[in-house]
Amino acid sequence: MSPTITAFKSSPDRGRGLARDMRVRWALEEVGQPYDVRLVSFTEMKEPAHLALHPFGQIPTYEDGDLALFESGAIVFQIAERHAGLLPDDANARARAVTWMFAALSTVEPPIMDLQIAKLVERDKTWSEQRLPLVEDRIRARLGELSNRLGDADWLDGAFSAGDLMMVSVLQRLGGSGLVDEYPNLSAYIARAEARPAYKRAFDAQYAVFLAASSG
Ligand code: GTB
Repeated sequence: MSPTITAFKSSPDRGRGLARDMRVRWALEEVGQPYDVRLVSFTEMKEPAHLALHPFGQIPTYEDGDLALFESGAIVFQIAERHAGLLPDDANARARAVTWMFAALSTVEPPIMDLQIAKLVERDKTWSEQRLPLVEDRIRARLGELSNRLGDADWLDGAFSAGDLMMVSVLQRLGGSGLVDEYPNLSAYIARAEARPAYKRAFDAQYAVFLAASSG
């Protein structure tokens, strides 16, 4: 039986692929695992049936047989562990790829989330104008370090891995800010990842949900 994931019935990103089901879809496409999607509304996400799967009432979730998971990082890791294609066979290379997954989620994503909050939630605060450049500079520091490490390589550590998938999906949240454009090798890194057939299939699948929701 195919695993089932959850995604927004009506995503606030209007099909731009920024919600976190996208990284799970992408991982499933990379490993060639078919999957089902259960779409949930904001109301349904806070109801007992969904809260039993996700204690924080969010998407994505992942159900496969008697296993139910939440947290996109844990889900992508599970997919990468269970299927070939997203983690190297060599034990040390595998550990490094997992390290990049953690780096994406716990070192690079937090300042990016800060920027989203600063722009979406704190805009009307008197101190917002002073805070915004500080938040942007913290992101620049991380991007500079990441850019230095990537150099002119295609991927972070050898072949494309779950570490790259997670890092790219985190960096994509800066789209439109102009920050990534300051680091041409990072822009090229994202473009390279987005050109992968698995990425395109995942993107099209979530975009089809947006199209169906807007026509219905
Ligand atoms: N740490 C969790 C994970 O990685 O799985 C975070 C999950 C999460 O934030 N889920 C969001 C959610 O369910 C959707 S992805 N939010 C509803 C709620 O909390 O009530 C975050 C997201 C939302 C919208 C956009 N957007 O519009 O661009 C992008 C990303």
